Amino acid sequence: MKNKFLTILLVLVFAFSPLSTALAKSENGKINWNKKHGTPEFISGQLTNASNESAEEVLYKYLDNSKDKFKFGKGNAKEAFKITSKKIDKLGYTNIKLQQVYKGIPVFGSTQAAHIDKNGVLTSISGAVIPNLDKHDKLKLDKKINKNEAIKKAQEDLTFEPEYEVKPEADLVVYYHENEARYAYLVNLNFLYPEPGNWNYFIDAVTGELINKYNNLKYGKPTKKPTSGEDTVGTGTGVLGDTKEINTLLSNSIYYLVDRTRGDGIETYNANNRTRLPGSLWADSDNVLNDSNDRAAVDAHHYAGLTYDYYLNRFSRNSFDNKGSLIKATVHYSRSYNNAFWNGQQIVFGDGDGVTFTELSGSLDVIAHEITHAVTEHTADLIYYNESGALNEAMSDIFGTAVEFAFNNNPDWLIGEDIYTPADPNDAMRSMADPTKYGDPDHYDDRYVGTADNGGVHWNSGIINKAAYLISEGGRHYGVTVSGIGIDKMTEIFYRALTQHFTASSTFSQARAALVQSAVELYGANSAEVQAVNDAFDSVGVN
Ligand code: L5Q
Ligand code: ZN
Ligand code: CA
Ligand code: CA
Repeated sequence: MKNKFLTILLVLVFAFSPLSTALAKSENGKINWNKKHGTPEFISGQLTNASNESAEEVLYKYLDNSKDKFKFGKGNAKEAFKITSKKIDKLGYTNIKLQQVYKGIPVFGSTQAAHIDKNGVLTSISGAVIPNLDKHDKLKLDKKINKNEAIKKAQEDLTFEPEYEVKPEADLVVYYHENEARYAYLVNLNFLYPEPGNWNYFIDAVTGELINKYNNLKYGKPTKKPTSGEDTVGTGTGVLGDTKEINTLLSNSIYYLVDRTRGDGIETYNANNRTRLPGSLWADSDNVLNDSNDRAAVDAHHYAGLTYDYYLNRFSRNSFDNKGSLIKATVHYSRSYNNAFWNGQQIVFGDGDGVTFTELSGSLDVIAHEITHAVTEHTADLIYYNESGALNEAMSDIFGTAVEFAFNNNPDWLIGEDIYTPADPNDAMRSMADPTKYGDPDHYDDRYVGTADNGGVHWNSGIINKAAYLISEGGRHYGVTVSGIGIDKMTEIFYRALTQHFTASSTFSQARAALVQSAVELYGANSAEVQAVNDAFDSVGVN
């Protein structure tokens, strides 16, 4: 009973503390206010007194005591926020994720992330609450249409009849759009034929009106599968002609691209230039994959393995969901398809048309970019639209590049250099060191504010990419000097922010606060690492 003394001590401490509740100590906290909602979007500091109550209690009591700030309306914090996850990290912080709800219905995109330290002190909370929902007239209306009617409304907006990969679904949400909150059905339409789509539609639950839509496809019929066999190692030739080892599975005298050495496995499939997914599990007769048709599969399989190893070795993350989930990759998707994507279930690579792109799985940064979309979806779940969407893209470019550096695979701060315009060996799709080289902004004042590309997700990512580059490598940008801290520390900070502090609707400004907080937790408030993050974000004009 070595804890007995500690227990007695804690009881004594609490008996003599003025109140054993989590007192709001807002005077100790630094608050960033959200301009749109007038609620805090990021607070850090010693926000409560030490407590031996559960982290949930500490958080809920703090929110109840700070109701005037968070403006979550009638009822207490427990009614306004549902806990969606609770994890303890390597620094001893308890990370709690909340979903704002109104009368039990989730408020789309309004997620919050809170940290409680070892002493039961709340040290940060991020994510802007949508305030005063009980004052929104449209939420006083009763929903009139049902799920099927909502799905029908969304389907009517398509100009074709798709073949669905996932049965269309509708979930009731509270949707805040153009200064109004209302009940809406979030309808997801996921299909590949006649073109790939993973559309999210917001259909007014009262009027049936289409409020908004965006494609959640992150660019970037199951076959018979062996269930037993022997794990083997084959050799293969990659897209660029290099030779490498690949983990395979020998079953009934056929070698399959099944790697059972990593989590629940990595499987590579062949779409055979069609658009059905995943296609057929890649099969080979002799474990030597040296045919020109094999190259895309060899690289997809090998590079997905490296990406798995990166996340496991660097961050103890077991696959994209940290539960070891099977990674499925499909190559030879469609014909001359100039892209790669994560569709919510698996990664997919086109062959390129041979001019703009060659086989897209040939670039380690592209594979790691796509798998990182899956990591993001299972952590912050950054909405793939506007600033949160550009942050989502930047995470994929940053970790795509980090994986290239980790394996010393011709590392650089370019994206897709290995597979972009095969006739020109010197260019790339994007540059993190100088986004403007390929037309992307490197300062917030130059951000794209239109609606193309989901609100410029692949363009405005340049602003965050540039900041990440400067944090790592240092440099002078728009008159601000950043002292670099190296890629390992830079990625530690981004990984922590992505998995613990970012929320679904994080903006660039919120991302800065989350990254600074992560750097404080990892390296200390007065560290050079915190300075680098602040300087880099100053230099790209994000406050
Ligand atoms: C992109 C993923 C990648 N695709 N950039 C449009 O602009 C559009 C898509 C992309 F893997 F090919 F890089 O990043
Ligand atoms: Zn992407
Ligand atoms: Ca690269
Ligand atoms: Ca090129």
